[in-house]
Amino acid sequence: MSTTPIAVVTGASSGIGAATAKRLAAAGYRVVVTARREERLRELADHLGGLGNDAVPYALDVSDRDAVRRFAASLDRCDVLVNNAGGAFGMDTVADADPDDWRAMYETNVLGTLHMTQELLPLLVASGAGTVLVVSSTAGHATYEGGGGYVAAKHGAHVLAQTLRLEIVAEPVRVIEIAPGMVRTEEFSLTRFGGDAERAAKVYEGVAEPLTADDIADTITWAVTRPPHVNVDLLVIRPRAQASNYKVHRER
Ligand code: 8X3
Repeated sequence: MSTTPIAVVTGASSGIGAATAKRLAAAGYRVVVTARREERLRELADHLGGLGNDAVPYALDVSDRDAVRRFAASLDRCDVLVNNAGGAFGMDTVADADPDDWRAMYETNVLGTLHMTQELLPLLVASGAGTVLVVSSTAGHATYEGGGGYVAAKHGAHVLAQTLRLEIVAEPVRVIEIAPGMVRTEEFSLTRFGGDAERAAKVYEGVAEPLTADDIADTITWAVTRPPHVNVDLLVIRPRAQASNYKVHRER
């Protein structure tokens, strides 16, 4: 068995996942980076390798249970699982939303997290000091118009984390939830609006300093590197200009 602690990061091909992989690698973890886009993972692993860090790419769709099972069987150790894969599709009202968007959001944000957590839990327990981290969202804690499907899915991820923490309290595994608010990444809003760059840019218009992927990665790494008995149950993180999901200060 490897003596270096292993951190698995899902959705690591870009944004918060990629930034988290970089930070955890710098903190001394052997990072297993997973996402569907293999080429991007390879680039990230090469980049980290070039910096003298240890990173392993593994192409994986977290919503595919059999693939997740095979992935878990390929590991002989896991100390940290960062469930970051997910995202938003559409911003339609409940009356008008496409059920396929809702289904896709539930599949990745909730069932993907469930699959990974279930399959890696035995290794996390065996590590003697494991961490399951769920990257939820402020959308997991309050709703807003047009948020319906994403908000429902992120509430699901929040409930998964809360319930798991209760259920495994006797195990040497802590459960951390990080709930980011407005984070400007290259893909989140672009994906949400089906590639409409103008609409995506409007989300951040006039906001002095939306959070960056690295701000969240920094917070994740801080939480993960606390001593094992310290459990940051839930941490909500927003830019200073955002006081609630839709109370945002915009400079004109
Ligand atoms: C992203 C935050 O406000 O788009 O998770 O729901 S929001």
